[in-house]
Amino acid sequence: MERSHPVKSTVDKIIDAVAGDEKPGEIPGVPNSEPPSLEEPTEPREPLPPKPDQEGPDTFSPTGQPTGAPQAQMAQGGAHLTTAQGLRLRDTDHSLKAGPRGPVLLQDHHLREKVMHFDHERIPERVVHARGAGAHGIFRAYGTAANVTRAAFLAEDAQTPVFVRFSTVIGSRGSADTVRDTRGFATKFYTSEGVFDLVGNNMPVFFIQDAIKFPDVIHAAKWHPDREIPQAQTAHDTFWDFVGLHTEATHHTIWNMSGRGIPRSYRMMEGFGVHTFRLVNAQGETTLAKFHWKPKLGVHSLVWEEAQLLNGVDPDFHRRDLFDAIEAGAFPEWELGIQVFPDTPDQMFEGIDLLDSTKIVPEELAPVQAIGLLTLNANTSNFFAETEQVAFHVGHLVPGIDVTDDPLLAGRLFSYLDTQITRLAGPNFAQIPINRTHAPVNDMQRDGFHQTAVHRGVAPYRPNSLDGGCPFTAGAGEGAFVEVPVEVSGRKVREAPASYADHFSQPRLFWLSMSPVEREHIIAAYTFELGKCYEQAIKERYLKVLANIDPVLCEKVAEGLGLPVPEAPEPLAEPTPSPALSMIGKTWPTDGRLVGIIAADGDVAEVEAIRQAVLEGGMTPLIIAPTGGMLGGTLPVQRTFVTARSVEFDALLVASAPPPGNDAYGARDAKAGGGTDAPVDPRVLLLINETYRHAKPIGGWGTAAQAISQAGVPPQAPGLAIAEDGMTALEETLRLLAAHRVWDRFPAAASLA
Ligand code: HDE
Repeated sequence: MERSHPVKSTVDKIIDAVAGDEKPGEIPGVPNSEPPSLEEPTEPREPLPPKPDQEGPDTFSPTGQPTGAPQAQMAQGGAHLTTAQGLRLRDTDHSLKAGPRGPVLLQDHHLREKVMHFDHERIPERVVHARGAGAHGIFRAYGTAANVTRAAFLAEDAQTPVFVRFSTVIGSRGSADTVRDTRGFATKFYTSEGVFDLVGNNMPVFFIQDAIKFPDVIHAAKWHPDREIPQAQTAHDTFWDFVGLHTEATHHTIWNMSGRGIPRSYRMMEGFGVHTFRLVNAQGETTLAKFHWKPKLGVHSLVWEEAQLLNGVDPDFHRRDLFDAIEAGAFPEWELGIQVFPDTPDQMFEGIDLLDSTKIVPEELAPVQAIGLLTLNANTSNFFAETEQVAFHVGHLVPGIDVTDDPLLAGRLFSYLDTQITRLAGPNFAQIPINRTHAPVNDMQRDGFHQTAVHRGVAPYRPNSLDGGCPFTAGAGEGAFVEVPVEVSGRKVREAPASYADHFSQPRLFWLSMSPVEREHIIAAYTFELGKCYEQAIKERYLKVLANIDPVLCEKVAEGLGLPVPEAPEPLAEPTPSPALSMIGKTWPTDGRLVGIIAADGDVAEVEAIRQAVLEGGMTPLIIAPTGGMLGGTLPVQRTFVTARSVEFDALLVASAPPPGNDAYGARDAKAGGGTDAPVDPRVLLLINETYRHAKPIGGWGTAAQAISQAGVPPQAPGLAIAEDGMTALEETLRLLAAHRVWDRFPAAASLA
């Protein structure tokens, strides 16, 4: 697929902005649509509108009919506090008592209602993918899929509202964002033919080939059941115990150990439908297909130390990144693409079993063809109502897209409805506003907990004559979903096909497709994760698995674990590498990136110009100064030496080498250590040093060179943009940022080249 983008390069944007073409945005993150007053407000007024970046679900009835009502009608209304019944209240701070010190009276209906509701505010979190973040958007179809599918939302120029939820898999709802894990990438398309859900991940393969193993892999990956630790990570014995014994997990595991397991941002991940689907066109012809999402911003990862620091410094890093980017107008975009394969009876392509979800089809064998563009352009206005209550289901299909016999998919077709019964308390979850279809519903389902439709008629059954025979079934020509009449036959067995036994050729393909520095990251990840296991047998067993992927990988990890290298297995497969799997080596737009600017009082005029230029380039500049307030009385400070940590920024600009601040001593701020004697504030040196270590660009002018060298950064290190003036340093820094990281700052070992 075309990786280039219509988005202007950052440097071009700055040039345009300087020429007066573009308006700068604001620093995102403001909590509400109006700043608060210092004193508590006392004048009654209607609820504030949402922030301009926020939207709610479109207003459709529980039966899929447009109501035309404004979204505000689903929110709270009126200036006065009421009960759930709309009764106005005079006081909500005191229970009703017999005298100020007296016992509380049972007749306090307001106390009862308030506490009753609070007691039930929580619902069960998702059994997997509990932690997530969502956004609204629009999908525009190119029409290029019309020859293979009759799906209306893929017809040329069709525009479909969407809701996307990104997630981690194994952590609890309150766990940190930047853990090493697979990410969910689930999209709900509100099409004219009903809801279509593409419930995918940021990795194209899965740990298991058959859904019956799903409880096993998840029990192994989640915390140990006796102590419920560790949270949201696979660096523990039960995970490696399972994947060492169950080697069909090897492929997904190596993806997790690569940078794909620690994405820089939800905006910078690919998405994959994983399974093969069956597409049907208007003529009834079928094709097999795999879905891909390709981010316009490229696919980028964090480095492991940075990810670990972030988990403490900003556990909401990925959520914040998504919300702030959308608020700043840097709308993330992905192209939807498909790989298409002939629908042959064996459902194989170039020797690859299309029903085996532990296998990919390299893009070089079957190119990804772009079929539409997704733009996320609005944040949610209520996390619970939208992101928590959204219910995806792989069985939410539309005419033109059907399922295949992938046994992993079959289990999912059962699971996604079933799980909502507990999570959303009953069978009517499709009526929750975020789940409402935009197509009319006449399903003959009635009643159940939380029924919000008010059905009419007396005959919710078929055939009937009392309701005039309604509802009527539709023919294919009237938009009905008709299953593809595929031949099926077979003996009833609990077995897998022979092709499913190949567990190593594709993990090896992945390894061989990586650049040397990506291989370093993979070695480090296996060494870290296995190094955190307690049991030697589990580590030794996994080294044998690694020997099946690659001898160098195995040897380096064994070295790190201090264990003998196991004997090499039979000759290894020699697959052709797939360059499309590597994340590095190109340049991409830098929209929505965070640029930290270290400044002090004397630098204001030049820093203001730089700050404007960064804003105009579609990024967010955050001024880091010794204390809060206004720098030089005019420039707002976003971070202080106390609150700033390098991991928050994609690049650092150093305008100054400020001397130690008044609070730069270890008892007040441990980051300062004992360094009050140094000429530069030690927190600034730490910022620079970490930015350097995490392979991020560093720009500087003025006295910056002094601070950079005191931070231990060699003057000739790659990725430094030291210039005479700020604008030149900025331009060079942004050129470096377009490649995401300065990977050649820390070259890989020669043995990996
Ligand atoms: Fe899921 N998965 N899954 N999964 N999955 C759920 O559904 C399940 C699998 C994926 O943001 C659950 O509503 C089984 C593959 C995403 O709300 C549950 C199997 C892929 C999300 C469930 C799989 C996914 C889920 C938990 C093995 C990538 C989050 C709560 C056959 C293609 C959706 C819920 C969201 C969520 C079951 C494997 C993606 C329990 C049985 C493969 C993105 O139904």
